[in-house]
Amino acid sequence: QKNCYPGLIKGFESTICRNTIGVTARMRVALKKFRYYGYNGYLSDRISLTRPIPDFRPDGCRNMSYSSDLPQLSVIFIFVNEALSVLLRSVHTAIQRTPAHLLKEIVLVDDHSDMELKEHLQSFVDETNAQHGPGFIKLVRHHKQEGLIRSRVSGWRAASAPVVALFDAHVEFNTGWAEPILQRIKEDRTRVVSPSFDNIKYDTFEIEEYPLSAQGFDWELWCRYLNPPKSWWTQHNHTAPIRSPALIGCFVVDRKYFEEIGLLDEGMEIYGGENVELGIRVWQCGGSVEVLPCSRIAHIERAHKPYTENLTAHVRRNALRVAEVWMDQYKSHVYMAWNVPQQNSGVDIGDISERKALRSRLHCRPFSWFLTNIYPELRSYSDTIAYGVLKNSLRDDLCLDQGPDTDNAPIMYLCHGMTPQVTARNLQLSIWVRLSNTELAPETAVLAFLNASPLFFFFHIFPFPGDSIISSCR
Ligand SMILES: [Mn+2]
Repeated sequence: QKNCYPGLIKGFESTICRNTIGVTARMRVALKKFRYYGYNGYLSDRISLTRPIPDFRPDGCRNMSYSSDLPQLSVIFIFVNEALSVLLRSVHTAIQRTPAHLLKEIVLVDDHSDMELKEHLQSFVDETNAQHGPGFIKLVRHHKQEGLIRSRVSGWRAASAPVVALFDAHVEFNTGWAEPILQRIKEDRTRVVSPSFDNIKYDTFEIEEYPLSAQGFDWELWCRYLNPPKSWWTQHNHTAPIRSPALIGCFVVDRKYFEEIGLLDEGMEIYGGENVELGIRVWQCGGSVEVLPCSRIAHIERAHKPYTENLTAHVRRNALRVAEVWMDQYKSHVYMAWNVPQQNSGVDIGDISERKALRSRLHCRPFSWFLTNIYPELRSYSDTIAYGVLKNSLRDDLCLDQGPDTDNAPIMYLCHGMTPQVTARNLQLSIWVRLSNTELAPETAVLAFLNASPLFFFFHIFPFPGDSIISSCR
């Protein structure tokens, strides 16, 4: 047919035809894919699987030299309902941009996807293995959805190289990403290493350069990109590893060391918190976590995530597990950030006895050590005496609220008890409330009335660790 041209995904959708359906019909298909995947799957199907992407490595990275006997890698991708072209782009760029002698195998973990991926993926695996040798790509399928956390562990179980790289399946590897990481792990196997991430825009698939950053978290345990620590800036060397409190979730680790320190917390459900738990655990139990500027990977930050309707409930549950196992007296901060009471929280966090046993078996340091030495940017609120919503006593359907995004004036608003209304009160009678624009107002004093007496309240940024935050991630 004259309106058809060969598709970019070899073997499937082998031709794409123009104008066989109208513009509105194509838009409908595109919109459907966007709703389903959280990114522009329609566009992805039309972009080369090995398109070149800009090399954002800082000066100095290109002429670094590495040991001739770096350890081999298993690259593990986990996914559920990922667009085939996006998944294949992850795999193809991994093959193309990892030196062949360092890439032992690729492990694909399908966490019970429901469509497209079934036969198409199998034929891709068969075809690739015919070319690269049997077992080069291993496909692990879950018979029910286990969530991102147990999927990563499944992938680890199937892997056999001395080093494993655990990634989402919506990434594009950049040139030279593997060598700096393998070098750091070869020098010290207790290093857990993350590449630096750039963004693939979910709508246009353009690559957006991200500033060099460490990977941290807030008190809800959502990950946050952080400005690198002062000690890094004073070296004046942009190729140097950046000490990182935690991980956004994609990382590279010595396969056996990962087991020794306890893999991931398989008692967590679906999504969230495991990346923070791993960072805290590695640091408190004698290892280290770092981000390498010379290793870069572009990653799609999806508009929404395909796992489940109520992602937040899982993130909260997983966060409370981390708090209970690792954070000692600081666990109150996590409860406070999620606005749940510390006693009888009403959240079933499952059995944590194994994780507590792991902590004592590994003789890990207290969380206070971690805060002081590794994550001083995370503010703590040790004199908090109460938290929750602050109601107006004259109209108890009105609560203190962070107000509109455009300014830093807290307002009274109909009570809904969600994040923007969580406040805390400390011994000095300050009221802490989240402010919308954290750049403008570190502290704002306002006049309020308590039982008809005038009183100054101090509004503070809560509970995010101030200036060092760049943005949320993954
Ligand atoms: Mn992701």
